[in-house]
Amino acid sequence: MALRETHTYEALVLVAISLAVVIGPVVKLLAMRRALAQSLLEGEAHFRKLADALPEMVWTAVSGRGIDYMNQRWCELTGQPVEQALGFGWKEVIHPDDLAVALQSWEKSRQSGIASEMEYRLRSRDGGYRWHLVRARVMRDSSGAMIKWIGTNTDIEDRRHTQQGLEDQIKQHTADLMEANARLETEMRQRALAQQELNQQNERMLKELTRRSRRATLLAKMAELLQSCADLKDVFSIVAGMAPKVFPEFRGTILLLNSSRKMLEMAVQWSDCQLPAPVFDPQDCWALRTGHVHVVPAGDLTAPCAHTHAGKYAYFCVPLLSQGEAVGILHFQLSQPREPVESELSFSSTFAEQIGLSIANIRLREALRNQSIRDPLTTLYNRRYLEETMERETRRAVRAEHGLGVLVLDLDHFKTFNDTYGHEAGDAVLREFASFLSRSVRAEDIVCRYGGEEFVVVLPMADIDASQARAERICAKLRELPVLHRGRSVGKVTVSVGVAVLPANGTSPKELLEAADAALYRAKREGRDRVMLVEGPASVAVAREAGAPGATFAK
Ligand code: GH3
Ligand code: MG
Ligand code: MG
Repeated sequence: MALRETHTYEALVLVAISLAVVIGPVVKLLAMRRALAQSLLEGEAHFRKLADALPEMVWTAVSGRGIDYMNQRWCELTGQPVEQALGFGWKEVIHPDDLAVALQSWEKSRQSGIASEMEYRLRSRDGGYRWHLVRARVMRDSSGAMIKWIGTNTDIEDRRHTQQGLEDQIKQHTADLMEANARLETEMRQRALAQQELNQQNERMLKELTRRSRRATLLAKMAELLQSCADLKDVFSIVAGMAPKVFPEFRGTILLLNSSRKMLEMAVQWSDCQLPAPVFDPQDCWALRTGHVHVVPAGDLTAPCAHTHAGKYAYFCVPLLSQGEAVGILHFQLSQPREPVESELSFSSTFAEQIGLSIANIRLREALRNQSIRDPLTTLYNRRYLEETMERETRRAVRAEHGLGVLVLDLDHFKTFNDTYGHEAGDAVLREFASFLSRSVRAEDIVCRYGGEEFVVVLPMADIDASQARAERICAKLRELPVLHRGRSVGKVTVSVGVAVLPANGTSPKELLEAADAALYRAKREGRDRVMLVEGPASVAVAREAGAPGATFAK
């Protein structure tokens, strides 16, 4: 029994020992766990205490479950109770426009485990929205495994306002600067354009001035040349030469009124100026009708000039004035599809003035010369001209060994005629006889009024027979000529003629005129109305012989 008791005791001790061995650590473990849980709870409480003391919103989130903690600041600022914000309840207070971006960012951070930072708007207690900067970081345990996320929301509304204000200011300044820049650029562009335009204008002006100066020089040169022209032929030759240089883009021509002023005739043309005909009616030209420059633009049918083709380009006419009277026109045709410009029109008027002046000059000189060499009553050459011409003609005849006849004619009993019918009728007879005499000789013969009722005809190349025949014909024809004064017949007029020839009766004007005069004297003496050669049949024979081919001339 005792043994049995001993065994039982031992067994109990063994059990007690075994229990002590097994239960001891378990109890210890349980105590440790309790202590750990206690410390965790204390840590959590400490964390929350800390978090609630912070001015920012603080939260923690667990992947997949959303927010599991939020400090009181959340409710204070958003008005949403924290319990409602947990999980994904916070989505209600985020601005609808920012929600998608916020969720996207959260999802990205959750997957990558990388800290995130973003800005979005949260509704405030007053219902408005304020911007927040949201920062989230991942929390890991000692093995590096992700435990949860911890984040803060910081109100940045005021900062953003300031920043926005600054940004707006910067934007405004930038916009102002850009505008100012654009304005400057526009101004500079405009200035550059204006400068370019100015340069082009200067260039054009310079060209125009050079052209004008060249024209003026040419015109001065032309004026100088025109001053030295002896006749209209010279004038036209100079104009035809200068016009293409002065007006290189114009074809041209000069049309002159004839002496009766009933016809307009082409006097000269240059640069192949084509007209439908060489002669026109003065009424065909509007410049002549109006007395002003007349411009006809290409294709204009308002007042075209009939003296020109209606060409495809413009043309214009400038009246040519000589001593204030229109003497013709200067006609220009453009050779390019454009209208004549003002400066060209005014220059062409100056050009026409020069020509008009020159024509006036030539005509005045011709008139002056005519006055000095022509007899005003009969318009025949006068004695002075005869003396000049006879000098030349006798020398030429001697040199060429040609004959030359001289007729001296004197009207018979002219004093009686004057006395009977009056001086005026006498003048009319003198004019009529002068005209008759001119018609009775060749163009190359020279007819002069020697003085009073005495006339001289020089017959170049004529021998004694030709001279005598010419004188006889004059006498005979005059006898048949009815002489009228104021429509009334004033009887007959006869003439006596003395004939002398070169070289038989002399080789100088003086000798010839004296010989012919002596013959005339004899004709008068023998009864008038007749022709007398130089005295004596022998003399006639000598003259005939001397005038024959191969005769010797007295030099
Ligand atoms: P003869 O046959 O001898 O020549 O006689 P004549 O009468 O013609 O000659 P005389 O020399 O005696 O007279 C010339 C006259 O001519 C005198 C003058 O009145 C006239 N006479 C001269 N010049 C002019 C003139 O310009 N006009 C007019 N009407 N008569 C003139
Ligand atoms: Mg007489
Ligand atoms: Mg006489």
